Amino acid sequence: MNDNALNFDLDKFRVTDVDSAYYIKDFITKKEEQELLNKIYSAPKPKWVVLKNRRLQNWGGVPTERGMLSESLPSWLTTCTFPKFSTLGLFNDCEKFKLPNHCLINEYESGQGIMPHEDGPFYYPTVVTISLKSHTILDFYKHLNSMNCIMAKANNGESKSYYSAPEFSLLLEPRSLLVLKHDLYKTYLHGIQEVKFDNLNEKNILNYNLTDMADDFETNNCTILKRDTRISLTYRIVEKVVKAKLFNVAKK
Ligand SMILES: O=C(O)CCC(=O)C(=O)O
Repeated sequence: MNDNALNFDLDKFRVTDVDSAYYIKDFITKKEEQELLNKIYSAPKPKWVVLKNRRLQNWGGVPTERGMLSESLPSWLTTCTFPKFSTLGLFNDCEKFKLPNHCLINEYESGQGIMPHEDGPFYYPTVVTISLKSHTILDFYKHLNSMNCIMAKANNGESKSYYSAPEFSLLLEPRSLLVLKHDLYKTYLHGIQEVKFDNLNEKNILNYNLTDMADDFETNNCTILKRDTRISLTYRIVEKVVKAKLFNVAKK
């Protein structure tokens, strides 16, 4: 998508029925997607943090309560994305920074996901995510309460609460951009189920009309999508930053 197509008009990408969610399919081209993948997969091995159900790369610094020791984002993460973020004015309402200073890259193999969670207090509440390689379904849950949780006994006999079903979901296609702002960011938890296939009929997906599947879905009674390995790039603003102290090393 070129910048003219974006036309400064974020509103035409708004997901109906939810406040503050926007979805732009084909936000980047296939060539840009491939260039990003090449860079991500040529990062040195220690750059990957391996977790139980995904692995990730952290760019821009590590946010902590005391602030983030900020490092510039590498140009390959910004060249094809920042001009478009600016055209859309995605971060214009943040007083301190007009563009993200942090990017988290997650890699999920088919069958991997992320538990429902909030993004936490370190980030400005406008978060944008670009998906590469595969689709996924992002599920949104209200905070646990008696209506949306089921209790189960864990192996050790303790009672644990689990979410029953998401309130709604969004289909994220490869090369798309998702923008989440304010209320949505705070009122809901978001997560990705650990499945290899998504049965779209089982979900309350609110952004069909904005996706490539808009026409197909009307004609198919049961649409099942197979997940492949997916990479997500989540760009955020960390407002509290600390500058690295530079020490002059005297020459002998
Ligand atoms: O991969 C995604 O789209 C979601 C990532 C996410 O929720 C996070 O990094 O907090």
